[in-house]
Parts: sequence; C-alpha cells; structure tokens
Amino acid sequence: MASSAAGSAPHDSVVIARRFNGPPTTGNGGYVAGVFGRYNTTTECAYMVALGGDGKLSIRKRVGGVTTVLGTPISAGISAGTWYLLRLQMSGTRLGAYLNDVPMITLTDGSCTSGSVGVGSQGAAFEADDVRVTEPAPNGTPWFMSFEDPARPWTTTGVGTIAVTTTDKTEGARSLTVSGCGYTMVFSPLFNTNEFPFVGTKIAFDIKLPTAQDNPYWYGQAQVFATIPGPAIYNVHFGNVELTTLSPLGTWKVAEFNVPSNIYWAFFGSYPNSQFVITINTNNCPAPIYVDNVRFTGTLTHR
Ligand SMILES: [Ca+2]
Repeated sequence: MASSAAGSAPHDSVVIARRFNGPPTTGNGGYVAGVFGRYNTTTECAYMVALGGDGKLSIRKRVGGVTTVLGTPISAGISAGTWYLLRLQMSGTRLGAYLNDVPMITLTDGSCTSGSVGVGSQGAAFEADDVRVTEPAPNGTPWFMSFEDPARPWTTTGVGTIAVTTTDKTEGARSLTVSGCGYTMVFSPLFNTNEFPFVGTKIAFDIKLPTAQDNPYWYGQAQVFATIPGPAIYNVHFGNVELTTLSPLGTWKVAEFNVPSNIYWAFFGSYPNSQFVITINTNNCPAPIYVDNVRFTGTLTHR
C-alpha cells in the first residue's frame, strides 16, 4: 500500500478526505485508492475506503500485508479525474464508508483496533486535499441514534412520514425529517442495551421546527418511550416536551427528557430487542421537522 499523510488517531475516529481525486484508470479493477485508518505498522493492519478502477466503492482490510475486501463493493460510477468526498467511519467494530456524504456501506470487523490514518493506494496515482480526522458520535453512541446507519433505519407508523436527509443536520452526515400533521410514532431499530458505552440520567435530541406554522399558539409536543423486554419494561414514558417552548423557529434546539430509573438501570445490563420510540404530535403541516443526534445526556456513567 503506497501511503502518505499518516498521523495517529484515537480508536474511534472518522477519516475524511474532502477532496480526493485519483481513482485508478477505468478498467483496472485491481487498482484502488482511498483513505485508511487504524493502520498498525507492526501487525500491518488497516481499514480502507477505496475507490476502484472497476467503478466501485469498497471497504478493504489489510492484515499481515494481505488485503481482503469486506462486505460487498457498491457500484458507484467512480471515474478518473473526478473529485470525491471520502469518509471512513470507525466506531468500535463498526465500519462505514461514505461517498460525497452519502452512507454507502456499513459492516462490522474486529481485526484492526488502533493506529494511524492517511491516504493511500494500491497500483494507482491519486491526489488528496483537506484530509482531516474527527471523532464519531459522542461517547460511542451507536450510529443509528444519529440516523447515520443505513443498515439500521428508524421506522414509523401514524399519519406522518419520515425521511433521512443530508441537507441539514447537527451530527454526522444525516438527520431525520418528520412531515405531516397529527401524531407520528418514530421507532428506533432494535438494539442491545450493551451497545451504549455510556448511560445518562437524561436523553436528548436536537430538533428544528419550521418557521411556517399553521397554529402559531401551539407547535406541538414531543415524547420519548422505551421498551426493554428483558426486564419487562414495555413502552415506558419519559415525559413530554412542549415544542412551543423551543423558539426561535427555524433554529436547532434541544429537547431533553429525564430517563426513568428502571430504564436507566436496565441500560447497565445486556438486553437485546430493546427500542426507543420518539413521538411527534404537531399541528404543523407546511414543512418538515428535523431531528438529529439522539443521545444520553445529564450525568453520564460508563456502563
Ligand atoms: Ca446525524
């Protein structure tokens, strides 16, 4: 692997090349170029998000000097001479590849644990600019909590509709829009409580109300519920936040809820098939509400 611009990075990190040009000559499927992380020179271990001469985006792993492709490469129409925004997201054993801020691949692998980051290639020339390293979601919060994980989407029932968008967000590359009047329930994917390294006495999310409101006297209400079947916690209510208090309109605000004590303590256990539900009850119809970065707040304790 030819490489350059390597620097050390924490275990959980995001490597971004905001301008990356240099997919190998079209047709050379074995040639790749991209960003890498957790490169350990002793074990020759590293992860890479690679642009391929076959036009595909892939996540690759190098262990003991041997390169393998993880998961299924995505046909992305990669072509030589085009600038791309590349992102390799590493959080615990979870890896993600983003192209131009769009999540393309997520998978898990535990081979490479820490090391340096950089840009590199196999058999290809490349140019990279504005390479940076950032931290993933705070406190190791699972990616789905910030609507970043295409493999674990949130779902809905009720009158409203939801969609993931990249146009406006407070964390990562995506947020969730909730559209429509009435009472809309938004369900997290099922998770194990042990996926959260930190547990908080409160839970919060960022929310942005549209400036257009059908009822200027009542914007609506948000609620949070949780179900943790192991200790027989079903649809327990965290409380309400009156959206009318979240002014000014058109700016990101924080909705925060106290975590009921039985739920707080359950998060120190290991319980599969758990789920959060966020409900939005609103009179607003003309424009969507944005939600992002659901996370524990208050007093945080390592589980
Ligand atoms: Ca996000």
